[in-house]
Amino acid sequence: MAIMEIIEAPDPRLKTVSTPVDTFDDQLKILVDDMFETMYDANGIGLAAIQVGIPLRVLVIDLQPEDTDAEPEECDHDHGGDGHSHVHYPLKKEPRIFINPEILDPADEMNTYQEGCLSVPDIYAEVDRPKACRVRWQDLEGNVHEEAMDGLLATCIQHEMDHLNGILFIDHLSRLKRNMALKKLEKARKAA
Ligand code: GNR
Ligand code: NI
Repeated sequence: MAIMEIIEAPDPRLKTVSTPVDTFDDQLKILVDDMFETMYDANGIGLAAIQVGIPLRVLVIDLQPEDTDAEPEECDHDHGGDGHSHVHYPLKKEPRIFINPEILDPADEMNTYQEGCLSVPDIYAEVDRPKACRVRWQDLEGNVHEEAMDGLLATCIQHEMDHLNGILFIDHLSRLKRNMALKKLEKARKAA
């Protein structure tokens, strides 16, 4: 297992249209393992292979919902230095792998989510997307699956599908808002 470096905008590699996977071998399993480790380390809920520089149609998603059946626990990190301790439920691991995913019959009804992206750090903006869709994909063995999705999962898989086609969530914003986001990124990078 290895944590990989996440590519950030405006790196031109993020505009790559990724290539379908045609070999379901151990190397693919290693890539998926490394992508999960990288995603969890970065506190993301999804990751496309191009975000770690691999132009293949591979996605991992884990929405990590709170496990309300488990005992709440004291959290170990400090929320903005406010000195308060916080108690919350542990997160449930629900890792999902999507190889060569396709979006089928997107709903006419739209949904708005405040989106973020590990390749566009610390920038958040509302994006409208179809509220629900069907998704067809392959697993690590190449078997085909199909499932209806809605809620955050539908939003997340559409965000990840965009990465496979070289599109970032900021590309859905007005040119003014996109340029503001890119300027903010550039400024943050210079300050670091
Ligand atoms: O971690 C992430 N959170 C998120 C929130 C709202 C909509 C989409 C996402 S995906 C993002 C991780 C990421 O950049 N995946 O490509
Ligand atoms: Ni993203």
